[in-house]
Amino acid sequence: MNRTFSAVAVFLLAGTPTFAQVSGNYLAAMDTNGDMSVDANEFAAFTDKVFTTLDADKNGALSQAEAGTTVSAEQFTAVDTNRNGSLSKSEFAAAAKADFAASDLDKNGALN
Ligand SMILES: [Ca+2]
Ligand SMILES: [Ca+2]
Ligand SMILES: [Ca+2]
Repeated sequence: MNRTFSAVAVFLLAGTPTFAQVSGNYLAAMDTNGDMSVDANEFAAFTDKVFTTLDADKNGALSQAEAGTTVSAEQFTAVDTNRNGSLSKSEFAAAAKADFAASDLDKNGALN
């Protein structure tokens, strides 16, 4: 698990009461078809939902405040690849996609 993955994992878990309920079991929350594995499409759909949920002012970008107090400045900076102080949906999605690839240790295209 690299640093970026832990940043996004915090995003996934910190966002809403719904996500808090699944604490520690976010793979199950992402597994929408219930086959006990999370493919790239399920992962992308979930991260998209998380982004939309966290974007409180609906301006299409996450400020550090919106990202949550549990995300460190270092983690935020790691995802903010253009260093403009906010996370665009594409930055968020790119980080999530990289995390998916990094976490898919057996390279079978699914997390389980
Ligand atoms: Ca699945
Ligand atoms: Ca925003
Ligand atoms: Ca940015």
